[in-house]
Amino acid sequence: MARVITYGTFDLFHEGHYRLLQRAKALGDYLIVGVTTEAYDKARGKLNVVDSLVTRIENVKKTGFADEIIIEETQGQKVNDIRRFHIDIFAIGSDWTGAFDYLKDYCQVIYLERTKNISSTMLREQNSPIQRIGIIGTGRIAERFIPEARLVSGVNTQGVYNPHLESAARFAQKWEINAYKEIEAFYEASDVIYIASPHETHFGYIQSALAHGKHVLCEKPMVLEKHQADELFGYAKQHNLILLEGIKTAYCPGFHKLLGIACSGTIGAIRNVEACFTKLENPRRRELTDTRYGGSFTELGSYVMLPILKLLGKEYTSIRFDTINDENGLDIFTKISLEYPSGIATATCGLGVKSDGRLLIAGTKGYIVAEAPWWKTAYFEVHYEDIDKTEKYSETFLGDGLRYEISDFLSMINGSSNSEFKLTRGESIALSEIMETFLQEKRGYRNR
Ligand code: C2G
Repeated sequence: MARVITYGTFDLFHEGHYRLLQRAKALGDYLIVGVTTEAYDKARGKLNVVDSLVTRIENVKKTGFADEIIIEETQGQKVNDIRRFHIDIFAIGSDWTGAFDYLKDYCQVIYLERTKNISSTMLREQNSPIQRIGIIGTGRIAERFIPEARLVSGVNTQGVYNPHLESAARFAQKWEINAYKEIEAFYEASDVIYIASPHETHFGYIQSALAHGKHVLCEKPMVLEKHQADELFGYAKQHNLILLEGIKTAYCPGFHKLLGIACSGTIGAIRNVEACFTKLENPRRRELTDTRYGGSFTELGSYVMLPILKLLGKEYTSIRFDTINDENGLDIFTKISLEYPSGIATATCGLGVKSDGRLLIAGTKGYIVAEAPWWKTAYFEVHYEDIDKTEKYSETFLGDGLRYEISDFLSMINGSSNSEFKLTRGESIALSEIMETFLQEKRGYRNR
């Protein structure tokens, strides 16, 4: 009896999948189908899967070809499955030709001709047309954004706007996109807008993009005053538009897993959160020369405040900023201390002082620690009184990580998932209020 195995996501189940399973079954007597989990697909960079795992399994089952369905959760599982299930033939579509030759040491490997002119990607695009992204700003983050956006199916980076025409033209040429002189023409040619301009320009650009009926993804800090955040979110909601603050940590799978574990009660009630992120910056850069809006807190504060707001909430009873300023009056190191009814927190950020960048969450039963770069969470540990009980968790973090927020932004636009909980409006508003308090104190200090 020949035993065959094949694997796939089987998203938006189509004829190509059906024919593949039919031929795989015909290769032997018993067919096992491995269906990928959402986490595994995310880890291998397949970000826009529409159907849930349950739906995808149901669809494979309905074909009647699978004698057994298993879940594919990790890379490297195939070898173990082949041994465990005594597989004779591994079959997969011809788009993978060569990729699974390493399995030839364990069984026969057959690449089946892929069915032409049909794919899940194509169906996803038909269901939800490609979103053309227009980018405002041409700085370092915009440079990182484009290669990441190109990995997310369903979006197309199409144009860039910057009132400094030369910068826009240079950027557009490098990335082979269009540069726009007129913002009206730019909006006309874009479906969604990504804002990566200097902090203080965000408010005006978000306002105008929303007024043009565009969904907006805006770099952190989204705005620097609470009333601005209130107004923008209010307008977006009223007009059914998505407005998302791009704090990449909030959307990355590892951070998500960490929050899930922290909130599950395994470390008991959370009493203390400490988050630190420092980055020694070139003193000539905007971050350390823009005396109004530069400095460590506006630059990195969103990252360090994020786990605190997520875990202890927005209702702090007191907040205090301690800063070390440079000769321009810019904060090169800032410590934020917060008190809550049943917990405390400190957030530390630095552009001119280096420290141990870690995230520590202390609870009544144990603690979680993630070392730098915890803001790109790939690994963390859970510790208890009994050191033998330490648990270690890892999660893939691909590239610069912007792909996760772009993918969530897109799913929210298409209505296929609601990722708003990853960074809620309330949390973004709280962040803007904290930015405002900080900047007011800083100005007050300077005016003294
Ligand atoms: N397929 C096909 N014809 C198409 C589309 C897909 O024959 N027009 C095949 C693929 O080659 C694959 C199977 O259908 O063998 C499932 O395809 P996907 O759902 O796209 O899954 P995939 O990403 O190919 O997963 O571990 C996962 C596997 O490596 C493959």
